[in-house]
Amino acid sequence: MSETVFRTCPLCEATCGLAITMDGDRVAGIRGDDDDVFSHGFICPKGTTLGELHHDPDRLRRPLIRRDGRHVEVTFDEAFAEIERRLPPILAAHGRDAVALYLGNPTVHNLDATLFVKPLAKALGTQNIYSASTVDQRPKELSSAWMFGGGLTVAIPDIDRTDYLMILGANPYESNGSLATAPDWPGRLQAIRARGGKVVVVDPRRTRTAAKSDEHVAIRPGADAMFLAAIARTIFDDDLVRLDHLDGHVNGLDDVRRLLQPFTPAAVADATGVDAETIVRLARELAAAPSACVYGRIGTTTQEFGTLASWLVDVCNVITGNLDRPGGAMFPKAAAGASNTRPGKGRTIRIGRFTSRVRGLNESFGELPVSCLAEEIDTPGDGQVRALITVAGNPVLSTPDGARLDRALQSIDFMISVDVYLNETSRHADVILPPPRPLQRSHYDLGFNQLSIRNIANYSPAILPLSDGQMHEWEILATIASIAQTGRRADPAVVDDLVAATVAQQVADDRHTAEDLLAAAGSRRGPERLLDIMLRGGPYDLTLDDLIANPHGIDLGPLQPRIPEVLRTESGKVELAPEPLAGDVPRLAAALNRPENGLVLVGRRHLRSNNSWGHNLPAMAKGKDRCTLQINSLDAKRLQIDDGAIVRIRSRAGAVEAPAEVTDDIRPGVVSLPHGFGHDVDGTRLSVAAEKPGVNSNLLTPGDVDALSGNAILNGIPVDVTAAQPA
Ligand SMILES: Nc1nc2c(c(=O)[nH]1)N[C@H]1C(S)=C(S)[C@@H](COP(=O)(O)OP(=O)(O)OC[C@H]3O[C@@H](n4cnc5c(=O)[nH]c(N)nc54)[C@H](O)[C@@H]3O)O[C@H]1N2
Ligand SMILES: Nc1nc2c(c(=O)[nH]1)N[C@H]1C(S)=C(S)[C@@H](COP(=O)(O)OP(=O)(O)OC[C@H]3O[C@@H](n4cnc5c(=O)[nH]c(N)nc54)[C@H](O)[C@@H]3O)O[C@H]1N2
Ligand code: SF4
Ligand SMILES: [Mo]
Repeated sequence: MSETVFRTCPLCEATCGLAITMDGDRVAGIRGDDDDVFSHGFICPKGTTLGELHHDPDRLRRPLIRRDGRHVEVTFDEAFAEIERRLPPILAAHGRDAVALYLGNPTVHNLDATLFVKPLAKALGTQNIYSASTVDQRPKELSSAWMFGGGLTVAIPDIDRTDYLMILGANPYESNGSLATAPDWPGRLQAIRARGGKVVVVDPRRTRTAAKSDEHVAIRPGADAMFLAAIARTIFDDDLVRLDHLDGHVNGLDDVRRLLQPFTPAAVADATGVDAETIVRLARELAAAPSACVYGRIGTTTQEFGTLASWLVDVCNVITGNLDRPGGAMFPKAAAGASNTRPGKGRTIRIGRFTSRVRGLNESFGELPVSCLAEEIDTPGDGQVRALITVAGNPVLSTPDGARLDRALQSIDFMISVDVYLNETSRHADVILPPPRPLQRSHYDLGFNQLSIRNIANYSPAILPLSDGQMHEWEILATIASIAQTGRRADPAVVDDLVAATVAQQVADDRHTAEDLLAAAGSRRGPERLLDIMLRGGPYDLTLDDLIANPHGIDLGPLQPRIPEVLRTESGKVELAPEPLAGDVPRLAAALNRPENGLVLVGRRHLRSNNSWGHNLPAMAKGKDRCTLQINSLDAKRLQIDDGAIVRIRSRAGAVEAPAEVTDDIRPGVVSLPHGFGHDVDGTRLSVAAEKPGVNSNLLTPGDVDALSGNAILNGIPVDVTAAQPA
């Protein structure tokens, strides 16, 4: 008997609706859900692989414990007994900070993990909390927090209504978009052009997105902040600033004008590789468009001036009157879990309330930069990290100086991984706890609904039940939390009750008391109870039953203007020149006259990839080798490198070898290697990925950070490239 069920794809930020045909407990087929209120049937090749992922024979079904250097299958009971035996003594002997926690990207695509990593972090009581955010969007969270008052109060490009979109450092044709949740980015970009609008792509590579746009600007890596500063300065100089509806809601306009003084189009031309005329023309186009939006993503955040670039994106949006209006950059109003939809007092967000032990880098939002993780483990002394818990993360491949982290994990006293694969990171774990398979859990995008180009609420129940001996991911996390807190495992239901009480307190307002909310959630437990409480306390008065009754989602409409109600700055205004950002501008000015010397490395993504963990699915891995070094033909000629030849790429951190892909779709002076490869190490269980292992590009990233945010610099890495052997 086959049956079609509907659920949201958990694999990327686009949140497409899937129609999954089940044949008993087998996935027989997956297509786009035509009735999904957001994706209307769109699906990408990755979405169709959810069945392969579900059935992947390499996926861990049972917990593993390392005994005599080998991983052996055990029950959850045995696995937790091992944690009880080994974790509490480390905490007792060395203190709470001796245990580090790393949270990987899939935690935010997973309701269980989203809701239960916080209690785990709290139970651990450690300052050593790390996440993929500091190899990703931390600069945008910080610039948004300082400008608007919340790390998730991010201004999202209103791509469905804009007349002019400038994209920097993003390639949504491959990535399907990020910090701008929208199914079918390609279709929506084409729609801008079809209605007479313009799309400009600023990227050192001529990406698929660039090729399909109206104009491609091949900027030098790391120069986006200077480029945007010159755009903004031109808008000031030409008297094109207009605040319109923002008048009276913006502080610091004159400060910004002053801060931008050094960045004339002529002054930034060399450093950005973009001539002054182009900058002036783009600035005027931006200011003249009926509506316009600047949008920056991973290429602008994972670089030396990531926070300044993120700030200047929004400065351009504000001074052209495009913040918070249709067709500009707008603020979503999520149905559940958003802090900017609850009444709250504005406050100035502080960083550096504590600092990392070895390098002294600032904490932000309670986390330390993940670039510090390896040194915190391998540097002896008081406060050294002696145990690590990873949840849905593969930092050996995903974070800087992977070789050092890999070595550090070999010597760590104790390690737990909550993960679905035995991979490059979890192979070091003493205990690996596998959560259920994707179709065995429910789904709701608590995070991405806060970053979406439309207001949507969509819940998918679990399609398949747990089998004997399996645990929900939230139960796994709650159990580790109880061991960390008390030394002994408690029933996850006990932790769940505590979490529910806390969430109900947080959500309670003049409409509902915490007691009402808990009572209304009835017999629901775990993530479902928490979600129901959050929905009831949310701005649309929804309940989980409402969502269950609407399996294709509820469309809550296009984004609406929200200033000033959305702002949580101390002043209640948009802060255009907050002190931490203003204080970082001299660092940018000092880089204006730095000579260009040698090649620099940037990353890239391919449609059939998913950071480090898509490569074990045959449908994702098929096709030609994608872990190649893209190099411009001029550089290749100069270095006598033929297409297909194996080249050696060396940076301050290390060296790798990969085949050269000679192309003119990359700016001269820039080379590109994708991340997430390097599946050629021992002790993993990734049979498909191992056939095309590629190399780990993070063996080349030294772990330097954007000084303001602590975010890793992953783009613009100085490298030299030599022919390793003839083609
Ligand atoms: N298929 C697929 N989709 C994914 C992922 C995946 O691994 N595979 N990962 C997901 C995740 S976690 C994220 S965060 C998003 C990221 O989504 P995107 O931000 O769209 O990421 P990329 O596709 O890597 O595009 C980044 C672009 O920045 C360019 N770039 C590099 N350095 C610079 C620079 O200094 N300045 C400028 N202007 N450009 C630069 C690169 O050439 C590249 O084209 O994608 C998500 N979606
Ligand atoms: N050089 C370079 N490095 C980069 C980037 C880059 O552009 N260039 N991009 C960075 C970005 S944007 C990101 S987000 C990070 C990602 O970095 P990470 O989050 O550390 O790494 P992922 O590759 O996403 O690994 C995810 C892990 O989660 C596991 N997993 C999958 N689903 C589940 C689940 O439901 N539950 C649990 N418990 N585990 C699960 C997978 O098996 C895998 O081990 O990489 C960063 N690293
Ligand atoms: S675009 Fe993203 S959410 Fe949509 S089907 Fe593809 S992987 Fe899934
Ligand atoms: Mo990411």
